[in-house]
Amino acid sequence: MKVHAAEIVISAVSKKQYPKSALAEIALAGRSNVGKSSFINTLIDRKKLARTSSKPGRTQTINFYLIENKFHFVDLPGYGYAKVSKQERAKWGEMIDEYFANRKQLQAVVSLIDMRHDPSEGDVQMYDFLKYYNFPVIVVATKADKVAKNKREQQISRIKEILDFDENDYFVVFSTVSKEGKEEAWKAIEEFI
Ligand SMILES: Nc1nc2c(ncn2[C@@H]2O[C@H](COP(=O)(O)OP(=O)(O)O)[C@@H](O)[C@H]2O)c(=O)[nH]1
Ligand SMILES: [Mg+2]
Repeated sequence: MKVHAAEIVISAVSKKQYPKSALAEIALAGRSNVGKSSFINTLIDRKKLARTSSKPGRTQTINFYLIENKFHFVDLPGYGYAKVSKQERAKWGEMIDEYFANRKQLQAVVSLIDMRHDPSEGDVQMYDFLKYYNFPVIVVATKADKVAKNKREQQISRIKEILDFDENDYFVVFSTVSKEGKEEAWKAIEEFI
């Protein structure tokens, strides 16, 4: 998809702030710093509509981006940031539950996993959660440009094995640097919007 119009609608902290719109939503889940915001920016050809950060972010908001007046990307707060308090972690859980439990507009979840490493416990829990509730999942392995070519296949296998990946789900190898996987990611997303 070639995107001409993209805007942030709201950074929500509770469901009353979610957009009152019936448009389809594609949510992005992943640990903090995995590349969720960069993924959105790459797909819509904008350098910084979604704010990116080299430091793991602590802002816990659900950011809704309206794309082509057609659907919303929903950038969920990241998990797995070590330096958060118990209270912040609990808040994260409440926000995520509130979104997944209430959003009929949700059509698919892009689950981003850093391709350089084995999936974290949080990654596995997120994938299990999505499978358990039957949300369609698109797994996106990010930062592919940082994985040596001769390690790729091995790393893809490890990620799939650790996740207990369902081969019926999409699996896209992606990089915001090389733009590898951009078309494939769009193709997968377009199935759901
Ligand atoms: N080399 C490389 N760096 C990336 C890629 N995607 C994201 N990053 C970097 O990883 C950091 C975190 O990205 P960001 O999109 O803010 O992650 P978020 O916290 O999941 O939204 C930033 O410094 C990005 O520039 C990628 O595909 N390749
Ligand atoms: Mg982000």
